[in-house]
Amino acid sequence: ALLASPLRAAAPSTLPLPRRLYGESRVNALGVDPVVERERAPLLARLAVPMPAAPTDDSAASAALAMDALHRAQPGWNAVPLAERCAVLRRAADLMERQMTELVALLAQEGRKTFGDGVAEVREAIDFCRYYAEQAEARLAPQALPGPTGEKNELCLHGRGVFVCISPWNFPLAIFAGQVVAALVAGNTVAAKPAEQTPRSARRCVELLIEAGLPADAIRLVCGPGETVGAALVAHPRCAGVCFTGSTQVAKIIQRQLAMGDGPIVPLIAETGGLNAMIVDSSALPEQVVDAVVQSAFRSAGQRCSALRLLLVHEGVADKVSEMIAGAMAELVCGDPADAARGWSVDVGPVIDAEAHAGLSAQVARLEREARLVARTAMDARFAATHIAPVAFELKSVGEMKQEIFGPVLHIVRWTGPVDAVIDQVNALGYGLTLGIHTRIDQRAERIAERARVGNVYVNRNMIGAVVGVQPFGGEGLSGTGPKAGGPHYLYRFCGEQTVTVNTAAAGG
Ligand code: TXE
Repeated sequence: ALLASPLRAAAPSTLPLPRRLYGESRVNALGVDPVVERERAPLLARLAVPMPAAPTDDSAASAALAMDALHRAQPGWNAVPLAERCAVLRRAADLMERQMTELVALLAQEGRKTFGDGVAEVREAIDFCRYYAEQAEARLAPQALPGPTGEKNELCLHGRGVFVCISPWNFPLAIFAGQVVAALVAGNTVAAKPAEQTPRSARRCVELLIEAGLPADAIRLVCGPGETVGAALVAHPRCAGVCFTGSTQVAKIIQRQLAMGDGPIVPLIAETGGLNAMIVDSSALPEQVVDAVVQSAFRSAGQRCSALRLLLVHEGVADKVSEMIAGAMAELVCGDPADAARGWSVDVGPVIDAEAHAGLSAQVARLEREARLVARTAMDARFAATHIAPVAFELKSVGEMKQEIFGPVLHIVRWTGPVDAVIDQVNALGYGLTLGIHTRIDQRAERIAERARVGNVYVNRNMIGAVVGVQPFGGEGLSGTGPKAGGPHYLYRFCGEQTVTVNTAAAGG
């Protein structure tokens, strides 16, 4: 149970955790999340109860009606004082904290998450609410600007209108909540379109926001297929901005659709996938590398956009590192996180659905033909139809990497010669989300970080950290537009700006 081990579950980050955001501290002295420990029995009890029915799908026509209603409601919500909008987010965070067990169970049932991943996700959703409330107070209030005598200048920020928020299934609560509360606190009303696989988690989030005091007409949950319902929201002339997290391919479809529509020119905030690399030089510590590789490539069954896909290991340490990775992969436990007896030691749960399983199986079969198998985690045959066993292949060159594989599949490529050439190969892939560096030479780490065109760089640790307010997350190139979620510049993209210049002398004041 390598990944499920409590000690390893706490990312070995040397960065301070933003404890003030959490109320109660995230981990105890041993690194065990107190919620996971305390809630074990209630969680298992909840899993025995079937999930509620999913919300019914909307049609393109009902999506359009929702946009019209949200457009009518927006001025009212925008006029609610900023302090009250922030208070709604804080109350929603408190409610999520109180409903932790229920939410983790729902994430396990609907999102197929291990409990450890579920708890981390609920905490991230809570952090988004508290962080954006804090940021909105600090950044969105009217700001006096300098000007000549006899003139008053003020910069005011306001909601743009109806924001369309489209989210993926792999963080059905945290990404959904992060998008939606950022748009809301800035004064927008929101059409929220969750992934087809995870509408219940989204519905629960909306219910909690309304319970926290959000006017029910400020948000609409719009469910259904992306190609019809999502597209109808984006194409609607009242769409004042789109916040999208998902695949690069769909981000480009949305970008084209926004460009072609009759509506106004609106912003697209896109966070998409990655072909994330880790560069290991000959000075790196193999034990540290292996721990980071296993965490980064196989946690959440590799279904994280930040996950490691491509390990670039220096020839001098390649054999040793590969051998140690194979050893660590042999210790991973594939299984059912909801198994009452053994669920707590499961490292790798099922992938999201049958379609994802079929796609990943085909990609693995191709690699079996074209690449050298380095290691594969042993898995009980009864999981063959639902799980993908963690697997590592060695490729001859980076050029053989074509597209993101959204599962527990690691590619290894050896390198020698100047490290600059390796970085250039990574940059040439065109994505730019996360990059890991393992070296004991500080200047080399700095050089790689400086030359690499990626959004998040992690040195001598794993690559799965995206701590709200500490490690703001997001990429560039094929990985997205920025600004970073959970960072200080995020809220501005949801705002319109207005300067008001008053001739104070003429006004007689
Ligand atoms: O994506 P899809 P998925 C990425 C990850 C992976 C993908 C997996 O790298 O590539 O997300 O999520 C809707 N018009 N990230 O399979 O298919 C669809 O209904 C409007 C990156 O869900 O792109 C769903 O709600 N909407 C990441 C959403 O788009 C459309 C974090 C995403 O679907 C549409 C998590 C259309 N034409 C995952 N077609 C990060 N960078 O932070 C589909 N949709």
